[in-house]
Amino acid sequence: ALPHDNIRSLSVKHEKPSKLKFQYGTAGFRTLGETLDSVLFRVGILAALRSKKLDGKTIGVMVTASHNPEPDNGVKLVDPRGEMLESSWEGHATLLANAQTTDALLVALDEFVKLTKIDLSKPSRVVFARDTRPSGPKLVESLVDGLEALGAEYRDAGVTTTPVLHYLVRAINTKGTKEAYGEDTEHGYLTKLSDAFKKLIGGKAAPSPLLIDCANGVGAPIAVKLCEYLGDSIPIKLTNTAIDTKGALNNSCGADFVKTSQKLPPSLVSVLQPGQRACSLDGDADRLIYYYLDDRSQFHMLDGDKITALVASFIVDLVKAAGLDEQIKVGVVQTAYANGSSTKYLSERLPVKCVPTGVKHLHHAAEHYHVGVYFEANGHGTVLFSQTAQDQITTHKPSTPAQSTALNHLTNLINLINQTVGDALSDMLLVEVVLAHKSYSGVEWDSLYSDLPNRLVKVVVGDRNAFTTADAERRLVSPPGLQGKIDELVRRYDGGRSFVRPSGTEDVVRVYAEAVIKSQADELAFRVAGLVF
Ligand code: 16G
Ligand code: ZN
Repeated sequence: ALPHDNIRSLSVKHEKPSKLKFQYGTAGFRTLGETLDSVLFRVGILAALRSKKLDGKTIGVMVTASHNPEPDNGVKLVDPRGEMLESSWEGHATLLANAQTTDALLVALDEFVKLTKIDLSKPSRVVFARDTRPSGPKLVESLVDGLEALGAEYRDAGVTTTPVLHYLVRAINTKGTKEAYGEDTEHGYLTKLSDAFKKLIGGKAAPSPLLIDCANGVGAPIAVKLCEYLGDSIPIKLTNTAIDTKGALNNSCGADFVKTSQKLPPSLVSVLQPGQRACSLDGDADRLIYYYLDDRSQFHMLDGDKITALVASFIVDLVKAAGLDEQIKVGVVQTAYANGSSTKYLSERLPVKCVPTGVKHLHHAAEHYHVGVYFEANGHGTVLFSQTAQDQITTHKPSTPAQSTALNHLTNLINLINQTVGDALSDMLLVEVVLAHKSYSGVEWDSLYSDLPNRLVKVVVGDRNAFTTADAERRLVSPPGLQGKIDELVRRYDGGRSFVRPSGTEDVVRVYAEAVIKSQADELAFRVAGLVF
């Protein structure tokens, strides 16, 4: 049975605030950091139980609120292969977090253990990390109390990025197997990425300096270390690295700021030179947005869709050059937010699938291809190489030197890319590799296709649950009749497209619109928002 006395004596130190309701959403639990104490304690218990359920495999816990404002915080669980928590457990997490008292929690835990048939005699192992938020240290203490309540073995990976934590989980669980992912330390991660990068870039001219906006978050210290490992293989300049300045995190900087406002962070205005490439990470370094200024100092954004276009064509070309185009099919996964021009460009070249928002949907769909490339427009994404593809790449006997080179590049790409989850630093190195191989500057990359002007607005409604969608969120099912009205409006705009979906992370409904002319995209978005309101 569960150690009730132990759980009780620790749980009373982490009482649930009476009025709050918590929900394990697309990004785990996420809300104001100072309200999360009881949630972290219970997540500690849940992580320990998840590990027991999976026969003592190591589970990850990441404490972060990503691109959200500094006072927010959050927590999410990572499954043994470095992937998001299996969705059937999200409901369990929500239930446990909302048990009002310690007694109610114990009852809920007993029921849960019975229902999910957890063998409590199994060991439990957990590795956790946090980002740089000021509320982090206390929340980690609450988490540790939860782990100790169940007697779990745990490892504190300290202050690091979300992708590093995902990497560690996968590395720990595959140690000593034929699927070994790398040494299970930050050093192992940095070595794996930088070694692969150097091999891929070898012989190519050193690219011009890249400016990285670290969002004043945890990406900064990891990027500093990565630069040491990269040595002079690529000139990098870091900015927005002020992790100790109160209020600086994600404030007018970072990937979400750039993508949403479609402009340069003010702090870069006097720093970025026309023609120079730059990119922004988000607060936990799992999203990446590139941009540059043209010679008229006009801002151009290269978002997740542009990264897909760049990377997918590069991989398709390599697979072909390796003589594996019959055996390895490359495909792309997008969401409804993908710019219409990107979907058109990609669909003319390879299979493209559209899925609902949220990494778990994209990741899952990408697993159906031999090589699956997925990026959300917001810059979160990666490339998945299936076991079939990896086996083909390692066993294929090249018949020409060109095939042999292409196979080497593919092998190194597999090591360069963090396949557990989107990873801004790994993705950044990937982009730099492709740009170097193609001798592209931002201008040539940008000209693969031209983005349709677009506009995203949020609408506060009485009940966002009244909005349900179908067709990968591209059409509304309810409220009844609304989709018909949207269709009617969209028809009046040249190149018009618009959709409405409830947010999974905020209590709002989001409206997206695009059209051939910017003012029309704006107008369409606001008129659709008017229908929703
Ligand atoms: C979360 C998702 C992200 C998605 C965003 C949409 C993960 C790890 N993160 O941040 O992929 O783009 O939610 O937010 O799945 P929304 O539902 O509020 O529009
Ligand atoms: Zn993030």
